[in-house]
Amino acid sequence: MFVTTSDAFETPSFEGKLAIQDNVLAADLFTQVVEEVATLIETERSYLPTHKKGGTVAYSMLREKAPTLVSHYHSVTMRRLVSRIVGVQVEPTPLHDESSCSVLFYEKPGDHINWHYDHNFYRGRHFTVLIPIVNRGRDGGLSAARLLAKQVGRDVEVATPPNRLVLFEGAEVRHKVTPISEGERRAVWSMTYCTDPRNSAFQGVARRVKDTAFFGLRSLWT
Ligand SMILES: O=C(O)CCC(=O)C(=O)O
Ligand SMILES: [Fe+2]
Repeated sequence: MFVTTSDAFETPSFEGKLAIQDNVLAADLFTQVVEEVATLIETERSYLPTHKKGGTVAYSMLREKAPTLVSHYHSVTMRRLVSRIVGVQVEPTPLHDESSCSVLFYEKPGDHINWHYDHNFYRGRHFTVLIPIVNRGRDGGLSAARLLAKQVGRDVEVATPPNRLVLFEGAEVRHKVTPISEGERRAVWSMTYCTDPRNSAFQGVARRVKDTAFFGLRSLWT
């Protein structure tokens, strides 16, 4: 049941380590996802009555409240689609990584994200998949928020209408999201995939150095 329309489109280009594909989820699935995200945001609000600011619904919460999002994140269809676009085999990132599968929401005027890279904690190459779920301006069109990505020194504007897949190598493509305006709303489903989701060699070495130091010191007084 977890289908994308992926068989119906040509593989989009991943030039500049960025790909875009419209209408990525089949209509039925997209409707189901929209409903799940709406419930999720309502639940978040009722947990925190003073909640005013946009934020993130992390993976642990999605695992409790958003079965469609979580199963689709793990689906063979999704893995295969991302692998096909980036040209290397990828898999989902681990459960303990709250960014693996999350929903970002922007609902207060000014909610935005400054220029950044998505940090890669893993040994392999790391890809970010965004699927905007809601993007509503006051006039019924899109919100004022724009995703900008650096491409050979230039800022490229990527519109983020609902159900458009935006896939990029977040550790290499610097990006930002410009602010939404009054009365607007934007919710984005974000997923990460990796060619080798073990810890990076650096983290492994850092951990071993720390352990050696710890046990080394301890050996001085035991
Ligand atoms: O909201 C978006 O379109 C992108 C968000 C983003 O870059 C991030 O959460 O790291
Ligand atoms: Fe990002």
